Amino acid sequence: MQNQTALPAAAVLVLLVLVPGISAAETYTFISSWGSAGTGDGQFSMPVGIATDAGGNVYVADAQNNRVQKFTPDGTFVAKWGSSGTGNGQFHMPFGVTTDSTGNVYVTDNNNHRVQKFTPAGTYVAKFGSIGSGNGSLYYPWGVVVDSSGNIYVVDNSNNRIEKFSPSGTYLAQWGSYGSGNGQFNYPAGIALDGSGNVYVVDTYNNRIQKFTADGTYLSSWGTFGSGNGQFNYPGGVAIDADGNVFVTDTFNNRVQKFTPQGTFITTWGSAGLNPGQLSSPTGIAVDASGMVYVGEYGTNRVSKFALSPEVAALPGQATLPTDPDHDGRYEDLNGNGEADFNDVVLYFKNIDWIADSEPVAAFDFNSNKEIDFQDVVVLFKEV
Ligand SMILES: [Ca+2]
Ligand SMILES: [Ca+2]
Ligand SMILES: [Ca+2]
Repeated sequence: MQNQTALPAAAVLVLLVLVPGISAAETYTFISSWGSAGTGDGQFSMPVGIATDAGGNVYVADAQNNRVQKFTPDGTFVAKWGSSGTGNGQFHMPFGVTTDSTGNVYVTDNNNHRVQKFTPAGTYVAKFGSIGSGNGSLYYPWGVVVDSSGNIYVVDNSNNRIEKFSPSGTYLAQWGSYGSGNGQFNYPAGIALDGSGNVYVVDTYNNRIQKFTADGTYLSSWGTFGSGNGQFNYPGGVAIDADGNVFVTDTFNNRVQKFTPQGTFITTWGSAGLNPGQLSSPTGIAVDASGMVYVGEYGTNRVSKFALSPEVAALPGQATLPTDPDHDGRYEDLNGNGEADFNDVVLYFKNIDWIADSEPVAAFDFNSNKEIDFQDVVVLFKEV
């Protein structure tokens, strides 16, 4: 305490600005995961695409099971539709899935070379596309996304191009060809739009992200092969949050990378493995309106959910940061010894005013009334 008060405020400010590592980097916390290999409800066989709707529901293109599954935000199974075949509502390897502003669901039916549209409940509505390379044809389509006017962008993977369709599925435009130059592609996979309608495409074998205007004019790209920050090892999916930040599944590096809209690296998380918070060949990725990140892992047939970690500070007299042992976003372990224990309750009781002034409320609001109060201490006491 004496050391802190001895430093003039201006000096503290200079330290905060100049000393690397003092300002906390963004980190992401593992929240939950669901799924295992199989054909039952909530099981997967090669989940590839993933999407959310305005209500936070999660849709998964369950490719080898030839179906789409719908879940609540916490992973509770809601519905499924599809079977193997070429009829309306049937699939042959559905890869990409997205929703429009009214909740309709669009699915790229990869080996049937078409896109199908469904209601939010999974009732078949329409389809477009057939195998070929002409305008409006498709050849192993992968990613799909819908803009605010209902226009549909499809990653036409094996034609190495993007095609744009009207809301009714009429061909409008295309761009791209095979290669590694600006605006060319080598095995494009995921696609996403930002709030201004700019188009981001994962150019998988070129290990880069390319950014275009809504009409396909090349704007910029970033990424090279490797495992450093901003490098990729066969990236698969891309998603954009409400602030325009760009999330990429770096599939064979078994991680997610987050970038600014301009492609500047912000943070990364994940490593190869099957434990909570690890990733196994992540491909599909979606970010909902509240910033929750959902990652589909085809290497282990599950979906993992992550959230931006609150910037908690060490409590007075404590050397280590509080932790969230059960990954629910609340930091029961106030003294940072890795577990919720009675000492954490005592620490909360003694520092309740300091916590109210200094910590992110959501991280310590155990009774969910949006404020730090004595009831939070009581709830924590009952938990330990
Ligand atoms: Ca917790
Ligand atoms: Ca503790
Ligand atoms: Ca409270």
